Amino acid sequence: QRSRDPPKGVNLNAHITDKLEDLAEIYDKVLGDPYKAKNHNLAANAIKDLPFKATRIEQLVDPPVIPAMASKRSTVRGKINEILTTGRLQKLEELKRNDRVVAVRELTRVWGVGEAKARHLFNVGIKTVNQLRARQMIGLKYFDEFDQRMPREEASAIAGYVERAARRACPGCVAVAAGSYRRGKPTCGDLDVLISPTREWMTAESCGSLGDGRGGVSTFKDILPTVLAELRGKGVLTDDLSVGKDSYMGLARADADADGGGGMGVVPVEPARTHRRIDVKVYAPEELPFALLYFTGSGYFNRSMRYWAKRRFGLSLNDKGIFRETSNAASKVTDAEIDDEADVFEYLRLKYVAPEDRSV
Ligand code: DCP
Ligand code: MG
Ligand code: MN
Repeated sequence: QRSRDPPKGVNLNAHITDKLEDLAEIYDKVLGDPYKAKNHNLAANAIKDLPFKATRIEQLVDPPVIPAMASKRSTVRGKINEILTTGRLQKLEELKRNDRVVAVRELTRVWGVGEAKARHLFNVGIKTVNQLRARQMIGLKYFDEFDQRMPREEASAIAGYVERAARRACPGCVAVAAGSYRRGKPTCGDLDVLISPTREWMTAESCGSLGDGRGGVSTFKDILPTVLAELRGKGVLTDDLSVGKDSYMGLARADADADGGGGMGVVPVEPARTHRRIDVKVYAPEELPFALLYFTGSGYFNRSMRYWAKRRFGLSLNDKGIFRETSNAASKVTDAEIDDEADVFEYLRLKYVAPEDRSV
């Protein structure tokens, strides 16, 4: 060892490695993509051990500090070059401001919430500690009620309220109870309702020919808030768990009309007073067959269907369509004329399975 070498363990290149490590941590922990983080960490570790302070990319690529950096197309090499020439790393700055990153970092500050849990919370619409707190409080408040499944008659009654509210908001729309209810189960863990306007309604909307006093809301994005407002007003919805643009999770009660006016000696029928979990989602007409298929389940049935689509055709199936994955992006399959669930089965060369038979 040469005498002017620094003692081992001293990092002369923190100006590079701090940024690389920050970025790797975001990729791995916050976004859950360890594969993307790998080369950034490998490069950072190699650069930390260098006996000199690097100022030009040439010092790091010939020979390369890690094999991947031998290539001019190496993304890590590009990033290090950016740090060396500009002193900044735009991707890192961008990610630090990213909604998902900000939310996951905030949520993991809560005791008991790790990165995986925080990512899941973000995916279901919980982005702040306050939202998480509200949800936990509700979970505790109704702990005993959430243990019970509701009889399908009760699910049907709640679905009826949602359907009437949806029809008022958006005349002619479809409002359908999916999930275990649609599979014909005698009891349901929650109620999953899908709302979708007709194609005609969408066309009229885009032509700006609605809002002429024949009822309904004027644009697609107004449907969910309008339906929710009416259901809250009626006392059907009692608490929100998460409210998104086109997706709602909350609590509902079937005996809403009877509530409050009971008066002396009137004891409400106990089972109907129970708070039930409800999910409401709004989809565009062309997405409805896929959404219906997805939310009818069962989860196991969905997984086997997705597995088939992937293995047999290389296609991926979700609640919005069928997609063909190319090397960098997924593009929606548009060659199929899909009007209902049966068309999806046919497109995938599968025999149609009725909802009641999808509980396997
Ligand atoms: N689903 C899925 N994958 C998930 C979650 C849900 O494929 N990770 C689909 C399949 C489910 C449907 O959404 O059948 C509805 O989800 P629920 O959790 O409401 O499940 P079910 O309605 O089937 O059963 P439960 O009676 O418990 O509500
Ligand atoms: Mg359900
Ligand atoms: Mn559900």
